[in-house]
Amino acid sequence: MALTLIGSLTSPFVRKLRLVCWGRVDLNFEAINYFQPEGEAYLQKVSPINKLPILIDGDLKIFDSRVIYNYLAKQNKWPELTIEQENYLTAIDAITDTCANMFLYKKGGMDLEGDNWYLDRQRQRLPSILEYLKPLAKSLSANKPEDWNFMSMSLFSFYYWAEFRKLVDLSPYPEAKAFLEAFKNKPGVKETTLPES
Ligand SMILES: N[C@@H](CCC(=O)N[C@@H](CS)C(=O)NCC(=O)O)C(=O)O
Repeated sequence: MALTLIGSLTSPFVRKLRLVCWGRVDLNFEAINYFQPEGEAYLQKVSPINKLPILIDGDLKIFDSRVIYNYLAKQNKWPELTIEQENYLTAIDAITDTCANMFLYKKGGMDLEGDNWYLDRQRQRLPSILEYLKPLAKSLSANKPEDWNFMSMSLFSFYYWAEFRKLVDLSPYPEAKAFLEAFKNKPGVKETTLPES
């Protein structure tokens, strides 16, 4: 029976799973929009965590992108990620979380420019993680098939979405821009690109 992935067309946490499944896992993708009342009500009903993505395999529901990846990797006998790759994934997930929270705070009407210790901590995290990711972005080659993996898919999904939502300015990070350009023709990238509206 095909697996179902509940997600949205814009979430980077969802896109990286769609990319890793592209052409190799039979996935039924259900897109919802929780910015709309019906999507919001549906997400609340389907998950106690109220976040996307959710993977459904028969009676089983899995609620977090990394746990979903680990489940799929085990099922499909994908090579284990190294500790170095896991660390990069943690950094990518952390910066994505921070940006997603800032985006939602702003959408909810909060002032993100104000003097606030919590927001300072969020803001400090962005340049330090972007710096940390520099050597990774530089080292990945689109000509090496093994370099297109869950970690690089996560990096691609984050950079692309962060620019799309204007959450980070990547112009001081030429290696990030070069990475996006080099990997833009990988399988599934065009098909999972973010809708304009
Ligand atoms: N740790 C979670 C984070 C998922 C997440 O934050 N998803 C966002 C979409 S990008 C979401 O559903 N946010 C809804 C909310 O925070 O209310 C994962 O890796 O799946």
